[in-house]
Order: sequence, then C-alpha cells, then structure tokens
Amino acid sequence: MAEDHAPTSAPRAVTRRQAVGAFGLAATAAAIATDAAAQARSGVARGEASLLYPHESPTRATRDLSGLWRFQLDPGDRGEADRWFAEGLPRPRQIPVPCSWNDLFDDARDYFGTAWYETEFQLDPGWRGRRIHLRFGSAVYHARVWLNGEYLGEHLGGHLPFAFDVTGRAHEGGPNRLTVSVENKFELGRVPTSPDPKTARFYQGDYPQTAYDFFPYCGLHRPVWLFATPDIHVHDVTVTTALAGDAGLVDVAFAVNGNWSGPASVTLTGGPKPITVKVAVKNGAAQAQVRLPGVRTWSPQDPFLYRLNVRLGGDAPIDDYPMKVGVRTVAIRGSEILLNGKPVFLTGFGKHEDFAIHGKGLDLPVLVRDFELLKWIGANSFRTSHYPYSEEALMLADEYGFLVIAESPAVSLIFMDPPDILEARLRRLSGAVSEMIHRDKNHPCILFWSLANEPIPKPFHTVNDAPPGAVDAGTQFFKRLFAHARTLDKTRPFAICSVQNGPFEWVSQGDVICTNSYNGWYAVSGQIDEGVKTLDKELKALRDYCGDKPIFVSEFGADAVAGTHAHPPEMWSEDYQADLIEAYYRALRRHPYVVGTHPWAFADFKTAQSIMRVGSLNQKGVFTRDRRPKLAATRLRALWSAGGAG
Ligand code: GCB
Repeated sequence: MAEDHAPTSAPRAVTRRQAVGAFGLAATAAAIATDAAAQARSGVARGEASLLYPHESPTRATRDLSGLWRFQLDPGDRGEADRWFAEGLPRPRQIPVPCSWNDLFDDARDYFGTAWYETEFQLDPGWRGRRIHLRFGSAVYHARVWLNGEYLGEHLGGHLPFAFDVTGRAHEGGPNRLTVSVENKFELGRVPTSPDPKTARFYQGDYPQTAYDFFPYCGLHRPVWLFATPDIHVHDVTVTTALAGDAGLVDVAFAVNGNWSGPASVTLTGGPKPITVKVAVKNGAAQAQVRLPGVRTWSPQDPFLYRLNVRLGGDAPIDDYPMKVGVRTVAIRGSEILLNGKPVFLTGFGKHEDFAIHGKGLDLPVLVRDFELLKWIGANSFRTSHYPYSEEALMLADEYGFLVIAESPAVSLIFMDPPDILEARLRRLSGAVSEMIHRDKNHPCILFWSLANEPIPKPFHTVNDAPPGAVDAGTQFFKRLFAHARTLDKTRPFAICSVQNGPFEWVSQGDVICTNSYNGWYAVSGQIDEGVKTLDKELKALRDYCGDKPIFVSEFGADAVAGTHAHPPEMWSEDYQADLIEAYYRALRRHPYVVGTHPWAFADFKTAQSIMRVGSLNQKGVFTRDRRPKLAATRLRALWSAGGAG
C-alpha cells in the first residue's frame, strides 16, 4: 500500500472546510464559535474520502446500514462527557434509519437538541485488503461520529453527504460499534437562519419559531453506507457535455486518490457501439473527451442516459466507477432559457421532502409516486425547495426527465443581524453551496441553481423595522455568494428566489430572475382579479430593474383545505385555489419573458403550529399530504396538457 494511502489516526470527515478556506472568511464572534470549532476539529485535508455516490461495480461493493438502530435523547448534553460512544447508550430505544425522529416519539416531536444513534456491523470477510468507506447521505443538522469508541469527525449542515475512510478502523471478525450524535439547535450563525429571540419582536408567534415555513425535522435522514473500493480508486468525476452539429462531446475529468499515475480509460455505452477513450492519469488527475456521432440528447421529452465507466488500469481494471450521463446543453439567450438550443417553459412545482411519520427521511415509495403524479399532471420540472434533495431524487429526475432547479439550504436568510453573524452565515452557506455543486454537478436534470429562497431584511411577522443598511448588507452578501458559486459551475445559470420581487438589488444579481408572488393570498387577499393586476405591475417593475433576463415565477398559490368548497370562491376553498392558480397561469403565459411558473406547492406539508396553518400544515399543496389531488390538480392537468409545457 502506497504511503500516501495508508490509514492514519487523524480524523477523516470530509466537510466544508475546504470551501470555507477557499472563501477566506474568518470566524469573528462567540456566536459562531460552535461552527468554527467544529470545522477545526474535523481537520481533514481535501480529498481523503471520496464523496462519489457508492454505485456497485466489479471492483466496488456496498452495504446499506439502514434498519433499526438504538437511539437516545440527550437533553442535558451528557453523552460525550459520559463517553456513551465508548460505553454504549445507557437507555436506548429502537429507531429506524433513515427517518426523522420527530413524528415517532411523543417526547421527541419538538425536540431539537442532541440525540444519539448506535448500531453494530460486521465486515464482510471478502472485503479484506480493500479500502473501506463509511458514508452518511444526510444528518440534520450537526453530526459527530465514533467508530469502536474512536472519534472519526463531524459534519455541519443537513441535506448533503459526508464520508470517512475507515480502513483499519473497522475490524474484521467482531462487531464494530458505530455511534453518532446529531443535533439541530437553532443557532444564529447557521443556515437556515433562526430569528434572534433577543431582537426579533413577533406579533404572531409560531411554535417552533423558525424563520422558514416547514417543520425543522431532524435525524439521520438518508441511508448510511459502508462500501469497499480498491486501495487505488476513482475519487471524483466531473462530466460536462456540449454539442457539435449532430455529435455530442462528453468531457470527463477525474481524480484518483493520492498521486497515482498510470493507464485508465473512459467508456460510454448506449450508442450504436461502446466508445472507449484511453487516457494516462498523471499525479492523480486525468481528462478525456468522448465524441458521440449522432448523439441522442437528454431532454424531458427523451431523457436518454448513456452509461459511463471510468476504469483505472489496463486490461484488468484496478477500479471501475459506473455512472449515468445525459448529453445536453443549457444556455441563456436574452430572456429565454435554452435546453439543447431550444427555449424551454417550465411547468411544475416547488416541493418538500415531507411525509407523515417519515418526516424528512428518505422515502423511495413516496418519491416514485410523486414523480408519477408530476408526469400525470403535465409537469416538466420541480424546485428542490428549500434545500438539496436526496441523491436518489436527482437520479430519478434524470431517468424521468424532470428539469430541476436545485436550491441551497439558504431559506429565509435574515439581514437585520450584526455583521459577524452575517459573516458566519456567508461562510456556512458558501460551504454548503460548494458541497451541493460538488455532489450534484453531473446530473443532466439540473437546469440552474437557486442560491437562496426569500432572503429578507427582517423576519416576517415582526414589528421590527429593518435596520438601515440591511439591504446593502444583503447586496454585498449576495455579490460574494454569486462570485463564489460562479467559480464552481461554469455550465449553468445561478439565481435566488425573491419574495414579492424584493429587494431588486439582490434578485437582479441572478442570471434568471426568480420571484415568489402571493397576490390574491397574503397580498390583495380574497381578490383574484385585483391580485393578477398587481402581478402585472410587479412583473413590469422587475423587468424595468433587471432588464432583459428570463423571469421565472417560482411560487404563487393559495391554501385549500381539501374538501372545502365555496361558490363564489372564497379563500381556503379548493375552488379559490384552483381559480387563483389558473388566473395567475393565464396571466403569466401572456409575457414571453416568463420562462416558467411553479404553483406553490406540489403537496401539503408539515410546518410549525401557527394561527396561519390549519392542522400544522401548509395547505397550498395541489395534492394533499397523502397525495390525493385537489381541484387545482385537475385544473392544472388540463391547462398543462393543452400545451403549457411549450
Ligand atoms: C413562501 C416560501 C415558502 C412558504 C410559502 C407560504 O414564499 O418560499 O417556503 O411555504 O411562501 O405558503 O407561505
């Protein structure tokens, strides 16, 4: 084994330090100490553990650790001092992984403090001599991990994977005990943001009091994998595609762990015959271009995927990493978004990862059902509001042919807080954006990135005035965030989704202008025609400020309690919701610069208890939480099947 691949006793969490360092911001306040300390403790050089999705191949094997684990709440934060990671959990109960803990146990519904998970596994004897990786799909929000009592590292921020190289630490021939602590405390410097209870004065309180409108579910939300690779293995792959006449050009850049040099190849299968390009890896890096004459491009109408194998070595591969690739281009021309050179119009929704009892735990049956319903209704797209969705969701979107607006976890960023808090959030968010783009860069389904949803100078429902300078602080924040993000992906547009247009200084920085517009509901309540007139004025103002960029109406809609009807239509009835959505849609279709409309939301979802939310649900779903269609669903189906997807 080459020395630079030898296991060491240093912690090996792959976290966002790399991006944080690249962004060059320093922690300056006690309020951000937790995150800064966590980053320091995780202390691992870039590239120690691969974050590639663990696909199997002749050289790679996986083991899903999903199932029943032991679980214990730790409200006094005693577990670490009492060495639960070494002694075992003192009074555990059983919990399924993946799942949120909140809807399982009565005493854990509104619990966001530390909780501990524990399981045991045996190593497959067939994995002897191979490199062993431990990978978490997502832990919300802050996870710390021990294996056999030894601390491995930690990860901050949910919705994105983290991994450890556990070669030599996971033992053969005996049980290996894996222990994880997870907490989702509402801290000011985190993203998403919480309002500062010392300064934000609410005229209407929610419970729990978050700045955003969905329940802050927590836990191990996605699968935990063990997987084995050869010692020398493919560490990362970046695929970009272009078109040249009727040919597709597939550029494959890949990294190999350590400084390995040697022969390799990339093979694309799916055309008339497989095409292989040989390449030499030098010091752990290589690049190849595959030309596909008569390429079959990827699109919602024909989501064709080629198979890519990156193989290290000569005739007998040392490693073989398989993945799927769609060949397509994305561009902006004036106020149009072009897919493969042709304008697209987006029909679909903002969604949530949300379902009864599972909370935000990965739920493959619900995912497949959702995609079937999206097809049924005539949607060609969705937004991963308001955080990165599971890798499985994106793989499925590639297969179904949905265009995805992939959103960061920056929902309802507040700009009334002191500069050091804003710096902490910028650092955290820049890291999350780096991780998101790193994870998702190869999905053909991703059309553009949304860096934030509804940033606001001050929290909603407060009597505070936004302090002077809040808009300027946001303008600077987004300048730096956009600049950072644009270094990470040069092939896709970037945007933020604004609320009722504002502030122009923020939303105008995007390549696509996204706006959430609630006339007829929160504004101009109860009056659909007046609401639509206000919408037209808003669009004009947006155009006047932002110029000839595409406008995407990323949210509009009304709550409807399923089964409630009214004639003439009234708020909260299915009839009002359906009429409002139809009126908005028809009005928006008159403007050639509007490139898509996403009614909010796909399905009802759980949120905080509030006088605004019947049954602790946001009921703007076009489907109920258990996916029964409301009147608006059949209305949209008729509108979209009449050519709405353009
Ligand atoms: C919005 C937010 C979304 C909310 C929605 C609502 O603008 O982006 O998260 O759920 O409004 O229904 O209030």
